[in-house]
Amino acid sequence: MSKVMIKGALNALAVALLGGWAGVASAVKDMPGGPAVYQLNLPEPANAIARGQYWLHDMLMWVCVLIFIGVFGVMFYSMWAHRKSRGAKPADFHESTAVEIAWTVVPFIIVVGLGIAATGEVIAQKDTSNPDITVKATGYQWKWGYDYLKGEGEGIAFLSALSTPREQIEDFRYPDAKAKREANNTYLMEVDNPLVVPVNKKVRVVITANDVIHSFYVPRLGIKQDAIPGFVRDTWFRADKPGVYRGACAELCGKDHAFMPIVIEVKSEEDYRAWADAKKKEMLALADDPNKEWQLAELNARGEKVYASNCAACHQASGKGVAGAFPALEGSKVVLGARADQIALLLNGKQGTAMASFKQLSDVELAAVMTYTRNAWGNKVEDSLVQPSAFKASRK
Ligand code: HEC
Ligand SMILES: [Cu+2]
Repeated sequence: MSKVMIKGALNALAVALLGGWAGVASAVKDMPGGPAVYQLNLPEPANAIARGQYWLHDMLMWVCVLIFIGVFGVMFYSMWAHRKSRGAKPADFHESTAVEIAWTVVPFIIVVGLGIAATGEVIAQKDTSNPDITVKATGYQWKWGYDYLKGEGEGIAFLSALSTPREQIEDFRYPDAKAKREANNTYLMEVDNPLVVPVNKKVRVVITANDVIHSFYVPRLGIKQDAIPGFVRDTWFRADKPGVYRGACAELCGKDHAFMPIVIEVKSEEDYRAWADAKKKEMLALADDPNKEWQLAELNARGEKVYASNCAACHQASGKGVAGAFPALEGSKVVLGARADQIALLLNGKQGTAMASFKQLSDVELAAVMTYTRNAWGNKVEDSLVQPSAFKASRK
C-alpha cells in the first residue's frame, strides 16, 4: 500500500468516526432562540418560571448526587474496611428500632423538603389569573392555530405551520437535501406565522386540540401543557426580553409529530402594536379574497357564524328546520347531494318560496356556510370543503 493510500484510508476513517461530531459542528451554528451547538444543559431560561425550574432541576440533581455519594461511599468503605481477609466479624443483631426509625424519618424529611421546594414553583406555574393577553392555542394534525381572545390584538386568528421546505427534509427525493438542510440553522424549528406577543406582559395560553392529544411546549419560557380534544387547559408566561423562543409539540400525535414546531416572537410594546394593526388589516384583506385556499376548520368556524346570522332563523340552529315551513338541513338531500345544486340554490334561491337568493353574501361567506352545513349536526359529506372560488365561478 502506498503512503498516499494509507493517508487516504486514515482520513476516511477519521471522517467516519468524527463526522457526526466535528463535521456537524463545523456546518451547524447555534439556532437563534433554539439549542446551541454542544449544548448539554437545559436551555437558558428566559423568565422567572423557567429560572425557577432550572434552579429546582439543579438543586434536585445535587441532592441526588450527595445522597448517591453518601450511600455508595458508606457501602464501598464498609466493604473495604470490614472485609473478611482483615478478620472483620459481622455483627448479627436482629431488629434495631433506632435504625428503622432513622431510615424512615431521614428519607421522609428529604422527600418532604423537596416537595416544599417544588410546591411554590408549581403553584406559580398554575396561576393564570389577571393576564394582559389571552391567546387560544389549538393543536391540529400537524400545525397550531392561534386565536387572540382578550387584550390587545383581540380578534386576530391564524394558523401556524412548519415553513421548512420539503426539499430539505426528503433526502430520497431531493439529492441536494442534505446540503440545504445543513445551511438552514432553524431546520424544522421555523413556522410561517409565529405567535407574536409583547414583552413583559402576562400572556395566558388557553390550550386545546382539534383531533388528537398534542402538547404545547416552549422550554425557555417554562411552559408545557397537554392539548386535549374536548378539554381546555391553560398555562401562562411572561417574557423578560424581546426575542424568538422556539418549542415544539411534545406529545406523539401521529405521522408529522416532528413537524409542528412552536415559534414565539416577543416584541416591544410598540412593535407588538404595529404587528397587531398590520395583522388585522391583513386578515380583513384575506377575508375578502375569494381566491384564498381555505382550510376546513377555518371555513367551518366562519360558516357557523354565517349560518347563525343568515339561516338559523328559518332552518334553526339545530338544522332541524320547522315542520311544514322550513325543511331540515340535517339529512337534507340538497345538502348531502351534488355541490352544484346547493351552490345554485344559495345563489339564486327558489322562486315562490321563502328560500331567497343569498347572492349578497360574499363568496367566502357562502362557501363557509355551505361547508358548515355539509359538516354540521349529523351531516357527513365526502370531500365537504367548498372553496369560495366555486361560488365565484357560478355567479352569473
Ligand atoms: C326566510 C327563511 C329561510 C332562510 C333565512 C333560509 N332558508 Fe333555506 N329554505 C327555506 C325554505 C322555505 C326552503 C324550502 C324551499 C323549497 O320549497 O324547496 C329552503 C331550502 C333550503 C335548502 C334545501 C333543503 C332541502 O332539503 O330541499 C337548503 C340547502 C337551504 N335552504 C339552505 C339555506 C342556507 C344555507 C341558508 C342561509 C344562508 C338558508 N337556507 C336560509 C327558507 C329559508
Ligand atoms: Cu402534535
